[in-house]
Amino acid sequence: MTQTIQLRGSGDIRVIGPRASGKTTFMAALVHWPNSDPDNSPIQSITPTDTADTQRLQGMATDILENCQALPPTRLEEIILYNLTIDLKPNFTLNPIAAVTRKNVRMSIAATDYPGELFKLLCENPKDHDLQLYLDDCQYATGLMIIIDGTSRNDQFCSDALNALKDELTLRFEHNDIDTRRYRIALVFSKAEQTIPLNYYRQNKIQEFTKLIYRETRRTLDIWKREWGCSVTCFFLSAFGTMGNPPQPNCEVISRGKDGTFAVIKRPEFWQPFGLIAPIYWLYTGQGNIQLRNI
Ligand SMILES: Nc1nc2c(ncn2[C@@H]2O[C@H](COP(=O)(O)OP(=O)(O)OP(=O)(O)O)[C@@H](O)[C@H]2O)c(=O)[nH]1
Ligand SMILES: [Mg+2]
Repeated sequence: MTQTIQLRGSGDIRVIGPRASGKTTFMAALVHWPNSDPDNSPIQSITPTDTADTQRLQGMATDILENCQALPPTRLEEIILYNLTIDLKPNFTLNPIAAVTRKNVRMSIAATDYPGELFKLLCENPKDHDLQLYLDDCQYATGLMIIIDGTSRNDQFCSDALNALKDELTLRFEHNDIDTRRYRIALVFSKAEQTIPLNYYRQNKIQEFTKLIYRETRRTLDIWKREWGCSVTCFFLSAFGTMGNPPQPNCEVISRGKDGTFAVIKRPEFWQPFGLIAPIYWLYTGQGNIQLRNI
């Protein structure tokens, strides 16, 4: 049996973003990962830890990804903390030592899924009690995974929310004397199987995409990066993925508008998400990996 070594880094992540941006679906897709170990995948397995929260998430994953059901919004009372381990196969670009010694490398992930409602409160009522607790919690994470619907057009709203988030976290980091340079922020555009983000994803042009669609948000994060000396990177993600050739979105759109796209999976048997692992690997290690962007 192949032995496993722990990858250096930390996987304590907070998943945040506007309402219905796909945060819970992303987490559900991760725990639903098929452990089929295809030869061409750098992933050996994803194993959810056996906790009540993770089991609940697995139930949701079955509803969304096998039974084509729509997911209800996350409520403040049901914030999910979930734990899982991701084992990567011996691979030179991911970990040269593991590749030479033929060992899998393991990432242990703890992620918290917050309701999008909190993102709105950042703009409207930053002193809200629930929001303050959430901000306290964010300061102790390795970093943030900010998920924005790649088909939505809410640049100013997201920029304002992130600006408020930066100011609130700055107060906490200064007060508790935490080093801001170690913090990592992944800006992730979800639902990237939809036409416009898919085009940019396929041409590997995420900078151009953010400049075109989320210019102010990008600028706010650039300022954040400069002020804190922290790292910021952008990613595309699709929890439903595409099917066929040329690739078609594997989902049935229920509604579409400025706030984004509501959809359910169309053909569960062809489920092939993309971009799930790359942001996690980057948040964990601080290193990008082109191979992981496509799985
Ligand atoms: N097209 C498409 N739709 C998606 C994808 N992921 C999620 N959705 C849809 O987006 C909507 C919202 O998904 P959720 O995962 O509940 O979003 P959320 O960010 O957790 O929302 P809140 O809990 O309200 O903050 C649902 O209709 C999902 O089916 C995706 O990869 N592609
Ligand atoms: Mg949710």
